[in-house]
Amino acid sequence: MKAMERTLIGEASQHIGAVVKLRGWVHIRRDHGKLIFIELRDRSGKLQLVVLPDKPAATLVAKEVRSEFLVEVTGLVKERPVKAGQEGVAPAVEIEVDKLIIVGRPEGELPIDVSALDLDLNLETLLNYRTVALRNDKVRAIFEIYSELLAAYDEVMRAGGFVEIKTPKILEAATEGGANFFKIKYFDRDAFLAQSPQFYKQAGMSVFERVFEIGTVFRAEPHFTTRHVNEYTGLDAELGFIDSVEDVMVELEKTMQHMFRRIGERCSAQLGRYEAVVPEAVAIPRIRLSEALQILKKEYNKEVENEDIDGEGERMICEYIKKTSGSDLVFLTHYPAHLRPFYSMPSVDDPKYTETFDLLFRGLEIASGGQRIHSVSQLTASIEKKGLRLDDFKHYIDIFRFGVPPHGGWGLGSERIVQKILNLGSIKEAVLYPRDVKRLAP
Ligand code: AMO
Repeated sequence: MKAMERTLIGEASQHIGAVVKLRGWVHIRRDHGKLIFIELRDRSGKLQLVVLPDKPAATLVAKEVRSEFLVEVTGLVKERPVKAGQEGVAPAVEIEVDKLIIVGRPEGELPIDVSALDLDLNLETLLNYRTVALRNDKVRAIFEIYSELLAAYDEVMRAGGFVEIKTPKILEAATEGGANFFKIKYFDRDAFLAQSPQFYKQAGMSVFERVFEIGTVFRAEPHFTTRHVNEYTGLDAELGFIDSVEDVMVELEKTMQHMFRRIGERCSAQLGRYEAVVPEAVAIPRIRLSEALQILKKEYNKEVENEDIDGEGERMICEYIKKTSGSDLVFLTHYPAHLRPFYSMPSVDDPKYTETFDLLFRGLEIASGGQRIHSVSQLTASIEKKGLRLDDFKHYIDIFRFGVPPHGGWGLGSERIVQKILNLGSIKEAVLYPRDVKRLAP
């Protein structure tokens, strides 16, 4: 005889009156006199099992199970009286248990109350017990949203004619300048972990016109902050034949709106756990960085250094933009050349500035981008002006020798988007197994 197939909890309501087999985790057990109720959890949801006293074998097993035991259950699907106001919220069926088998069990006490509605753990404990903590609905919701974000990015990129590429992460030279790169031993020489896919996505663009990558980025950040990790996932894109950096911002704006829309449509339960809403699809304002700095001075009496905006300034500008335009996002444009990498296109009217932007979302920079230099002579001059060695960029410069269209692109920090959608205190909550100065495991 063929063994009965497993039914998922989410499908049980299609089998009222039939006997089904379910598998999952015991979320909670509640005893009411001789009756035992077990909330069972699988990947599709939760459901109540009822063990009646006239089933002595099942009752014996039920008395043994505790939270997070793995069980297999066979029983009758029964319609459940739904309380007023709970329609569509509580599952409409329960299982009258016939047979209960323990498939696996935790060793000793669980370090975390997995069933808590609001798991109030400090970040260290949350991350030390990461895999168990993820069994909690609210913690897991972050990564259900994250999964939707990745799918939405893939979807909108493909719809826009972008080809997906994967670029190397072990490099001969550091890409983004600065000091936040990891140097590694590569056989008998040194190598660097990619700080971005910058050079290779430009190379890909020179072939496919439009490319995107969802890939790992390494940054040696020596500080503990709420927005930096040492390994994150970048959502990158590069597009050719642009007229100006505005074309890049238009494409990024479309991309953000698509991602927010899809998450809003498909993740209402997960968003609800955080009382979060995705931004409305309003046009994203663009303001020059210099103008933003004036606003900071005038509205917040805040002085800046080095013509740059810091984290506090970013929060203030977002607050100001929200107040004046209703937008949760803002593009800051025309960063001074000394703040941007050598590959940034200088502004024609004033080469002190560049055709670049940052995108801020609810107080945090989530993307950088811009138009790139595409002529060899301008590129070599820019590399030298930054005091870098031409030799280190030979292969990069070669990309441009055979003709490359005007182009630009962006790098988005995927985890920061989720952090801001859910208003999480730290980016590390939005990284499955984050890496910081101290943390290399789990
Ligand atoms: P940038 O260095 O600004 O630009 O990085 C792009 C975006 O990546 C995210 N990010 C981080 N997220 C988590 N932890 C970090 N340590 C971290 N560092 C950066 C941010 C940031 O906006 N090549 C350019 C992009 C481009 O022009 O296409 C680049 O890497 O959200």
